[in-house]
Amino acid sequence: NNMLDWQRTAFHFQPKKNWMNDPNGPVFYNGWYHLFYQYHPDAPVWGKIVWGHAVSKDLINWRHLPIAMETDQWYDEQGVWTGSATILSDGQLVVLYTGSTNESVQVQNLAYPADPSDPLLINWVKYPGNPVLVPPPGIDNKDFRDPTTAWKTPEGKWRITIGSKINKTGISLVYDTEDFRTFELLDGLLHAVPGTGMWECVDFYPISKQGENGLDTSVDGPGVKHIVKASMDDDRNDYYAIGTYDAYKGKWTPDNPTLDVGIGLRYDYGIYYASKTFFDQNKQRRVLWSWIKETDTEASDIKKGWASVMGVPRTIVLDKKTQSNIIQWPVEEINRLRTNLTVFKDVVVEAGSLVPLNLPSASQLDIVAEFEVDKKTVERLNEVDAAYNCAKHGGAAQRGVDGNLKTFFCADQSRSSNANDVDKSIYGSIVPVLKGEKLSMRILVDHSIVESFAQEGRSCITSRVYPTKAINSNAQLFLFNNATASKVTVSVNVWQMNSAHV
Ligand code: DQQ
Repeated sequence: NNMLDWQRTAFHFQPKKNWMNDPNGPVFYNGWYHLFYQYHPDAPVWGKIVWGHAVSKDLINWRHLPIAMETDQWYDEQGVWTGSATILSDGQLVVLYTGSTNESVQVQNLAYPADPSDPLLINWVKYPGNPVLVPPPGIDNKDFRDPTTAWKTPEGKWRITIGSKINKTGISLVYDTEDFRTFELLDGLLHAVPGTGMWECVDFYPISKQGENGLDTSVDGPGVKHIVKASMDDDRNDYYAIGTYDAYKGKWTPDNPTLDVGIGLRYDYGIYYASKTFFDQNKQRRVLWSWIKETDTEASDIKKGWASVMGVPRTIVLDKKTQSNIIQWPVEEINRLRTNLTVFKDVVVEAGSLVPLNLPSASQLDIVAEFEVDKKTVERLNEVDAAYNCAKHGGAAQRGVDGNLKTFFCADQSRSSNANDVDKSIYGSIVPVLKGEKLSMRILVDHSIVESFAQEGRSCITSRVYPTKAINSNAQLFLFNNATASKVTVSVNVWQMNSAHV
């Protein structure tokens, strides 16, 4: 057994060994959730990528299946890269993925199940006429990848978008097709944002203005907003924006140009990249998958024999209160792993104090906490530092000036490990705490992964931690208050989490 095995996950998806990156072609088909993923079967580092494959009944417990697609054709010899699945009107499933050719040109290829009646979809056929798309004039051979799930046009055709760039402008090209074999490039772009660089893994989907349910990717109309998400190759973060889609022009416009794709909101303010959503027709919800990379060294990954995990799948809905951001929340199935609830009610945490919660272990937890700042302090808020920012002012261990009109939500890794070869940055962002709301947080702790959600999913931070001592039953949970004067009252529910079966 490997000394570093404690870093492996209990309820986050990961392969048995070696390297994984982007989620691919997530879909619910014939009673099973399918997850494909970028996989390097030969080493715990990125290389010649194939499609790994696993299935689940509940998005939590997984069964590993054989590799779905290998690098066995000239048009994907250097890699079977990221792609998406579409369920056609007659229930047929098709996949479009990017192949890196024998000459490292990025092309799009079509694949489908060899036996559509096999619910496990073990064997895949690559269309003999591949590639179905090559880089169009004006687009570099290495800037044309990651086709989306297709959606219906008003004319009844299928439409996809593919990320690219022209000079430093990130763009998304649009194609229409009737059969997934021949495609027509639209004149205009879905969207473009100057200065943002290459857009990887573009995602495009509708969200309901009123409803709590998710929508099939083809749904459009007055009750709907559209999200564009792109993974910014330059800064390795997933940015999204809310806007309006004009189906006739194939063009999307952001509601707020100052919060455009790549310059505004992020899905997550920690480690979270190359994400992809799918519509789960089983539970009428839109579910988000994402790659969480390692933040230790490549040498450590080689020692461990594996690298990267998937985030816990999250449902996505519009934030009905703000109308200007989405809400992300772990799928409800994760709650089935909860066990041994401990309740802490109205714990007063005085300024400058630390309260140990004395749990049997803190390596597999679901923590739900609510914080209330002393009323008198809130009344004094106008006079104090309204611009405190944990990420800029020394992290959570720093005693800052009391109070802030804006609420910062942070993950401070600066004291998370004695190792000096791991990333210890402080991640953070502003999170709106609206009138009548308390500051609330949910934190999923799974060994080396910490996924945090503020204000019921208004803002999220995922981080990796590699402590040298606080591992397994030596890990503990504390409340602390580094304010100089105001006390905080905290209520916390903590569940130990069982391990999923993978
Ligand atoms: N990963 C894939 C590409 C994609 C990138 C290659 C994003 O298709 O653009 O492994 O992480």
